[in-house]
Amino acid sequence: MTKKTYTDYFFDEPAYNTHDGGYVPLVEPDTPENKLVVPELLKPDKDTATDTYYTVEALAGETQLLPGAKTKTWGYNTSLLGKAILFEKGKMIHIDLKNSLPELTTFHWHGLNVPGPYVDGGCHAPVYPGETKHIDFKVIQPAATLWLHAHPCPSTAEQVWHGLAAPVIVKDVEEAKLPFPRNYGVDDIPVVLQDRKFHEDNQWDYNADYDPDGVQGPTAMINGTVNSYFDVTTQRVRLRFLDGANRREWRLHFSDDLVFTQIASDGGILPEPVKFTHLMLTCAERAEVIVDFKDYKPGSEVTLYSDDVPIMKFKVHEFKPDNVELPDHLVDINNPEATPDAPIHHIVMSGMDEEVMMDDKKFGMQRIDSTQQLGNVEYWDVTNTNDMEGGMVHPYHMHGTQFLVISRNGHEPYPNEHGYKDTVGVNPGETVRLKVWFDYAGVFMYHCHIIEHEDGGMMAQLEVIDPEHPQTYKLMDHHTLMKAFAEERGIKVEDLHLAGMTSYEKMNMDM
Ligand SMILES: [Cu+2]
Repeated sequence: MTKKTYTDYFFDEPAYNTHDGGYVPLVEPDTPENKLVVPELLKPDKDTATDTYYTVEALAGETQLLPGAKTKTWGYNTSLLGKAILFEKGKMIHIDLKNSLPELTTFHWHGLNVPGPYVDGGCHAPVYPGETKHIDFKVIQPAATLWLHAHPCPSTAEQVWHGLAAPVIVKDVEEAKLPFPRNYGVDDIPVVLQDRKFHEDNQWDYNADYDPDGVQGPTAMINGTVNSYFDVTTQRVRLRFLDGANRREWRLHFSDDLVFTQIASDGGILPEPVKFTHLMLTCAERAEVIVDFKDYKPGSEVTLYSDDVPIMKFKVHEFKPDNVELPDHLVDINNPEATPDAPIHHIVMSGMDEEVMMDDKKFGMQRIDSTQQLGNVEYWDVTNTNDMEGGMVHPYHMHGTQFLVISRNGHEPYPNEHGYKDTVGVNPGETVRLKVWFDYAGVFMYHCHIIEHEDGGMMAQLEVIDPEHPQTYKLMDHHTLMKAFAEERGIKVEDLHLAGMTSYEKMNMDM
């Protein structure tokens, strides 16, 4: 294992969200502590050696988050967030996508290499209320922590805020050989990091909290648990962190500056484990870490902080010694040569608030902004033109691929960016070079993952073209989706207000 222990967050401090005018600091709750909810594993409808069948149902419910009234929430197969969905590499997956919500939604598989735009579940794949759609795909990528979330532009942010986000875990034989904790719920847990503001009667109010730079709340919510603690019953615990917040960056560290080891990034296991005391995640990023509690006695507590606010406690109980050393090398990463003479893509993320754009345009659902040939390996240079003074980190995400981060302004990427990623935080004034290839043809979106920025138009799409099998796609448009939203809400389309719309209106741009 790398001997060095890193003690900084790497990102540019002047660009941290804490410097935003609209920053909402986290506040330690004064409500009683709650045992961390570990999402149940979704039970397959049927499972064979080669095929797994699931029903994923988006539904509205109520969740006891604070003492007193329950909070109205949305979730997948449960009232908030979702049951965790397990895929095994090599298997065919068959999923019924059932929408029991009062309005249309889509089911986006964030980080999954599947054909676009319908299986991928972006804005072109709406499932209307009461409908069930069916998708099939083969899992062809390595073990990783991915996630499922809603993506119906321009209402992605509000639906995710309502709770539509579920962990997805891919398993494979390579991962199974490594000495990692993997007893789900005991020493291997998803940790979905979110924040909310509770209004009257413990309810959320998206419109009241709206901020075009991303909605925030003062209360940390981990796996849908406020003021949470986890019972540590093994020496080593594997945490699958997911920044599932609309806007918040998490700067994580433990009490006593306890060292933890990152073993996986967004798209799978890192080539080498990396030791840290501090870790920053931007929206939609994942990091799997192993925390070793060997120096703690039963009865002691370790606290996880974001900046200087405690967000989760680990209560240490008796455990058996488990002094397993991780190997220096974990997995081989496929790093294909870039296709000679292939074009270099130049992508510019600009603006803040309502002014956000991608390549000087706001998202057009029927416009193809870029193309890449299936089988090609191409460089994508992604630039954030914000100023360091007052600018922000924009987390850049691409659908349908796991890419490699090649450089940041010509320098080495961060030490935990040597594995597969689908989301990368780009600092103001920085150009991040990515090496990108696709396993399937289709139309795929790429965007900032501050969710209000994508709804506000900081988004574009590419077509991955297979010259041997040219295809045409039926692409959605904003008007059709907004007409449907208005009908579902029983109002005229002129009276419909969805968060992202204001960003187009203020810039006098058509959706
Ligand atoms: Cu952004």
